[in-house]
Amino acid sequence: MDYLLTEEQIIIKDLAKRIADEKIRPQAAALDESEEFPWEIMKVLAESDLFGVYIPQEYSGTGGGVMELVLVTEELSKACGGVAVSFAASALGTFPILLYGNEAQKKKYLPDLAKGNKLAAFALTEAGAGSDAGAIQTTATPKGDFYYLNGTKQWITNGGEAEVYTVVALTDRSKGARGASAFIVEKGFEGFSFGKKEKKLGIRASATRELVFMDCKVPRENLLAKEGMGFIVAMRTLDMSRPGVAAQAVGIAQGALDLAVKYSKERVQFKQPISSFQGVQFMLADMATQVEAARALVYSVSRMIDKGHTKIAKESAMTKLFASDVAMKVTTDAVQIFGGYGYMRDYPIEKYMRDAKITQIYEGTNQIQRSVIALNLIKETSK
Ligand code: COS
Repeated sequence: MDYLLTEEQIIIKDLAKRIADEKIRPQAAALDESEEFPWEIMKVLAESDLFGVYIPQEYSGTGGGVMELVLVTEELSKACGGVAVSFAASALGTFPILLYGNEAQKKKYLPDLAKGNKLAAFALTEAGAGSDAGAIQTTATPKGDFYYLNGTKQWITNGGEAEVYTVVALTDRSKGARGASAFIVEKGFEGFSFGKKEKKLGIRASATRELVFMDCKVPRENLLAKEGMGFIVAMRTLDMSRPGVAAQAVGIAQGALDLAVKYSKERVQFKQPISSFQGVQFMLADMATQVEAARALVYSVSRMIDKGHTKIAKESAMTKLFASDVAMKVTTDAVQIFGGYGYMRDYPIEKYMRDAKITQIYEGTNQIQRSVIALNLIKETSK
């Protein structure tokens, strides 16, 4: 389909595709096996200026928006979901600074993130606060020139590898979610350490780790927006980033579909390629249609965001809900087309199915996305 990309967007997409094909795909299985963080690939992405595709030029980015970010994320995801999320999670950690940082904070942090000299991460989730993000327990107590953070964040993508963390903590426990505030915390701040690295079903090249704050000293100037705005910072960040998860899902689904089409033409049974059987053809047709529909939704919403629409919670949730469900369905069907071979680790296809699963879970489960969509729908229609 022709999505009427600009010349610059086509260049960015092609560059990401080339890196995915030449640098990521050949290593995807080994990274999945070793669960090693793909630093070498991160360096290539940094040298190619891809970390800054959504960051304004005045902060050393290349000046695009969410659309450019999803194009890159999709291409990388076609080759490896784990590498792609390591890239995309840096954008997730950067969005709070882009959206709510003051000029000094933007000048201090964005250029290194845009250049890929440093990675970012976003820290909201805790052991007891997943879907219920308002239930966080980590506290930030002001004293003198600092806030002192105490608590543990869980399942933080890029945890341990990132240098810059945007962290949501309570400055007023009595107010619950309305007492939350957001902070920029640097790796190396006193009292900030890392807990265990998780072993995962999929996206195994990515790092998922606990962040531990024990009287972590954060300068007052690292407060984002105002005290009490942390929950809004988090919600608006997720509104911006969910199309990125959806792009991961589209890329993973497309990657699996491409492999399934190729395999169906090579695999001979009953003296003919299995692609000649209508049962397989119908599966491929449905897979291709679903992927294209998901892509169209992701691009439309990304363009809406780049046009300056801010009330996008519903549309953003729709992208992640639809694309991740498509990714799970398409990758499962791709394994089915590969048959017994598809179940074996010698073939690349089962990894796509494992990588797809998390897109239905992180940055809000699809049950939460349905709640967000429904609540907004009801609110809109009762006006
Ligand atoms: N943009 C701006 N403001 C928003 C918002 C959004 N998208 N969503 C909620 N808010 C505001 C509300 O308007 C409300 O403001 P007031 O205090 O002024 O009334 C406040 O935030 C609290 O909203 P709400 O009452 O809806 O919060 P809930 O505790 O019911 O939680 C959900 C809402 C479930 C949507 C939220 O907890 C959520 O998104 N959970 C999933 C979190 C997630 O994605 N976790 C994954 C890990 S992060 S990678």
